[in-house]
Amino acid sequence: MTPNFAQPDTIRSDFSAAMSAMYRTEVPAYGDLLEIVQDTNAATLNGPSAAGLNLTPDEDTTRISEERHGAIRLGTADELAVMARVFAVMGMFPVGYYDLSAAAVPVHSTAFRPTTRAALAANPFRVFTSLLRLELIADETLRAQAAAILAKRQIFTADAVALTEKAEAQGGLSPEDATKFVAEVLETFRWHADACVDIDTFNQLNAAHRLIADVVSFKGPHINHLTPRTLDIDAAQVGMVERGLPAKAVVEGPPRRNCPILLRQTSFKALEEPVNFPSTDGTETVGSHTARFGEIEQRGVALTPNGRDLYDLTLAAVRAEILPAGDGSNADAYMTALSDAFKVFPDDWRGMYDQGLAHFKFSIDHMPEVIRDLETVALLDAGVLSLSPIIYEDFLPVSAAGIFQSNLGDDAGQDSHNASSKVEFEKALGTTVADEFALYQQIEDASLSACLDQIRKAGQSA
Ligand code: OOG
Ligand code: NI
Repeated sequence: MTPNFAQPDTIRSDFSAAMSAMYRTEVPAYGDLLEIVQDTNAATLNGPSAAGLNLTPDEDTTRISEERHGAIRLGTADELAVMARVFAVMGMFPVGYYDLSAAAVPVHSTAFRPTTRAALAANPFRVFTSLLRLELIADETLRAQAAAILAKRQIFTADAVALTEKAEAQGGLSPEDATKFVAEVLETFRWHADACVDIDTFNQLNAAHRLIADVVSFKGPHINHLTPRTLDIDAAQVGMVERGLPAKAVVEGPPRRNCPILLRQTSFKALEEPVNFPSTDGTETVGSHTARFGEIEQRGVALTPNGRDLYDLTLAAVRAEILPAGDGSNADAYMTALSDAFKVFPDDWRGMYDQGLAHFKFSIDHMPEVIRDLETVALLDAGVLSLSPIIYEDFLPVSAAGIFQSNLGDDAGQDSHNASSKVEFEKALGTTVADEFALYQQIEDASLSACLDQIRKAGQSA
């Protein structure tokens, strides 16, 4: 008899919802973001541009209102390895490797997310997960001190670990255990206003890098943002400003297009939060830390490796000419330059497919009366097949900074450094990271062959 286990998709959905409820109480502006995103999504789905998005009904639309990504920063290899096992219980697996040292941030990262088409449709919850690279702290004494502090902390509750082991041993969790698991794992992501270092150590860590202080000074890897997905980020940006949320001057990533590509994001700084720092004499010092921020994103089609190269080159060329100023003074000029440069990408789905720039799901629009040809292009031309964009499920955290930097030279050095740190990262993780391009290709290939099979079968029975 197969035991009655909770589906990983269900555990992940429950966890994402629990995280959202917790973050709403921790960061009130997050609730405002959710309302803005809900309104713009409803307006887009009921508006004139909806048809042009070619979203697959239900599969691509039902998930949007629940769709979130979060980010955490871990301190040690052990923490990362256990985190990977915890996420696996929820059907989330490491995809992609991001070296943020290219952007002068001392971490490297992966994204834990579902990987199959069905699981993504059920709930695409993702967590961008970074591992601190202590070896990038130059000061030896400080590095040793940070390592000693991290070695002492336990970021998971005993029950979270026990339930993860139970899930691994049994091959799943009962619904009761799954409910407990969600509550226990949530504790790891909670904000703690009590630091675990004194204020002098915090200041020293901060001076080495703000991010090092953020990881080392606290009991656990508080979730630092939780991002809802909007179908119209420009409208949502206007909504943010109207509500007094200090949105960044420009939306990051590609420009606005009829056929959105990759990922566009905008964010605002969270407020300074009070932190209690313990002292050796038993008293406390109150200080502050800016740990959390708000972010929203719009997701478009996943690009092929060729499409991604074209994206990277195009963005770098624009940024070599003009960089958006923090005060927004040249925001319009930057956006105009970006829109002009991105005309190299056809702004229609078929054009991107024909040039091999983006990934698509196929569906059968109508069965052909006679089957002359099973060539994909001929079937698209005849209106037998139609295209729906495969949504980009990953991240672009260093696309601007990293590419710009690599344009400045020393490509070879950068590459060898990347390769070796990816190996280190996977060693810490205890497994390899999946190649995101291969995952998109698999989804495309499977959808095409399913359509072709159906057409062939119809032809045989006719
Ligand atoms: C990583 C942020 C990466 C995104 O949307 O690109 C990320 C971090 O700040 O910890 O969430
Ligand atoms: Ni983010």
